[in-house]
Amino acid sequence: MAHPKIQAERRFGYRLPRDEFTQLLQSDPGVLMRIVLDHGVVHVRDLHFGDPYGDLARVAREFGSPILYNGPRASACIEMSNSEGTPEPERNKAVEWHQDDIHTPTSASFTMLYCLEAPRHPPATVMADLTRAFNDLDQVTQGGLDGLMVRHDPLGGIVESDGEIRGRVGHQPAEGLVAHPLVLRHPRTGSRQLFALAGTAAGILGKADDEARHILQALKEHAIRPEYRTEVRLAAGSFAIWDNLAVLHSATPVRYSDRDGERRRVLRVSVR
Ligand SMILES: O=C(O)CCC(=O)C(=O)O
Ligand SMILES: [Fe+2]
Repeated sequence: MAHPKIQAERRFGYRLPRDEFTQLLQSDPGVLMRIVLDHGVVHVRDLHFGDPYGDLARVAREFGSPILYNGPRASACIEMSNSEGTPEPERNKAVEWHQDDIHTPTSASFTMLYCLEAPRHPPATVMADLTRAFNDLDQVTQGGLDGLMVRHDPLGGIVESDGEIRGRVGHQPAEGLVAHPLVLRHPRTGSRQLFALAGTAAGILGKADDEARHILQALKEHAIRPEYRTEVRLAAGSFAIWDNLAVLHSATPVRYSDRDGERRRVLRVSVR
């Protein structure tokens, strides 16, 4: 019998009780992955890891191979903070709709956050459901998108929406420019969905720039409509994980401060 948390009907976003998370992680991590795939986003409150870096890395390994970044600890865990000393170009970097590592050939399959410290009013991480957004398009529109490949430029995308903080210079491409299908068949769930239409999306192969921009902008505005969204507000000791292939996400602006009740420190791991 299917686990009760695995549902036939997708409900976007799910708060999984801590004890169930811990138990499934030990006894049946495959079911845990199914729950994440089923709901797109899973939020677990009050985990309070004893060894945050080690414990988060252990969780991550149940979901795939952690992507290594060249942070100060040369670890798969990136520590993000709102410290006052953060230089301007590094601030609010994730305040734009994106999918993690989408400028690389493989993209991240899951991303997870663990909150070490949170402001009194934690900022939201906002998620949008690319599967439902695709299903709600009419068949003619869906058919017209089939086979289109979106070009990604790590130096920056072309599709800007309200409230985003963009315009920073990104990283030089390490692995060459990549293109991803605009309509993806999810490798694990088999569902068709929108994909790779925001963040570093910089054009569509075979389309003039104006037409590509128009298509990407319209689809992105569609995908981030309120009815496709959920949000997670991470408190200290809490954890969130999302299906990065099927979910578009954005951080929201945070005050840069070292004062008590305003600090935010979050660990992030993405896996392939
Ligand atoms: O800080 C957050 O809430 C999200 C961060 C994020 O999306 C990222 O670092 O890629
Ligand atoms: Fe992200």
